[in-house]
Amino acid sequence: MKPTTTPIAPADPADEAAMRDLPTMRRSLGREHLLTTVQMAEFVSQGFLRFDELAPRELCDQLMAELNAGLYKGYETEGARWDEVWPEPLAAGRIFRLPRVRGIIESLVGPHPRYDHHSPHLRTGPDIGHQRLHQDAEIDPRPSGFDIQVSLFPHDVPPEMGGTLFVPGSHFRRVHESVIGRYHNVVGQVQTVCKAGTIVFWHTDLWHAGRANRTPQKRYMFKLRLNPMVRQLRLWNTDDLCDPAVQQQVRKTLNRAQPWQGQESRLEKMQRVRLWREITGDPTFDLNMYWTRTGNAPQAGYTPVDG
Ligand SMILES: O=C(O)CCC(=O)C(=O)O
Ligand SMILES: [Fe+2]
Repeated sequence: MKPTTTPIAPADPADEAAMRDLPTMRRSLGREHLLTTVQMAEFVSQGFLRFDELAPRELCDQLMAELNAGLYKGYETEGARWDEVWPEPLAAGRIFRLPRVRGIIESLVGPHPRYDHHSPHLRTGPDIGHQRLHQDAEIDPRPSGFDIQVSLFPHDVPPEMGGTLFVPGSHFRRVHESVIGRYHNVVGQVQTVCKAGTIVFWHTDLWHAGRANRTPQKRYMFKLRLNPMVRQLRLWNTDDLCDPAVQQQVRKTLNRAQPWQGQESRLEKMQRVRLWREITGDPTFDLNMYWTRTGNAPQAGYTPVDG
C-alpha cells in the first residue's frame, strides 16, 4: 500500500501575519530595557552577563524569608508559561519580572519564554569541599538556539561563602555533564563574590560549580532555567547594530580569547561567529575569514566571469 502523504496547504499571508502576532512574539516592555548590541556580543563571547545589585535589597530580603519558610520547591511547574510562575506577591515573581530583569531575559530568549525548572540551590556550610565542575545541559542535541539560566544571589556572598564559579567562554565545549569534575581550577575562572541582588544570566552550556561555603550560614543561589519559544533572532535592542563604532566593538569582543583557550581560541571564535550569524541573521559576518575560507566550495558551482 502506498503511504499517505499529507498535502501541504499553500501559505496564506493572513495566517503568517497572525503567526507573527502570537502572544509569544509580543513584546512586554519598552526597548530601553533590552540589552545593547555590545552586551549581546559579550554574552556570545563569554557565555554570561553579570549585573551587580540588579534586584532591590527589600525584595531580596522578602525572597530570603520565603526561601527559609520553604515556599519554593524546585521543578514545580515544568513547561508552564514563565509569566505565570510565582504569582505576585511572591518575591521571585516580582524580581524576575522587574522591567530591568525581564528586558534582559527577553533579549536572550524572547518575550514569553517557557519555564523549564528552577532550583533554590542551598549550601548549608561549613563545607569541606567544592562542588565538582559541571555543565547542567549535557543532554542537548539542538544544532542551534540556546536556553538560559538566571542565577540570583539573594544575599551578600563574601569570598568565604564561595559563590558560583563560572569558566568564561566554555559554553561551546559540550561535555558529558560531570566528566570535567576532575578539573579543580581553570585559568580565567571567575567566582561570583557579590552583593545581594546580583544576577548572572548565562548560556546553559557554561561550565560552572558551587564553591565551598566555609561559613556556618546558609548560602543560596536561586537558579531559573528558561526555554525560548521564538526564533532567537534580533531580540535585543538592535537600534545600534549598524553603527560602525558598535560593529568595531562587537568584533573586538568576539575576538577576545580566554586564558584557558590558548591557540585553540580559534575554535571558540568560529563558534561565536556561527552564533552571531544566527542571532543577527547576517550570514556574511566573519572574523579573519574563518567561515568564509572553510565554506569556500568553487567546485560546487563555479561561474566563469564574462570576457
Ligand atoms: O550552588 C551553586 O552555586 C551551584 C549549584 C549548581 O550549579 C548545581 O547544583 O547544578
Ligand atoms: Fe549546575
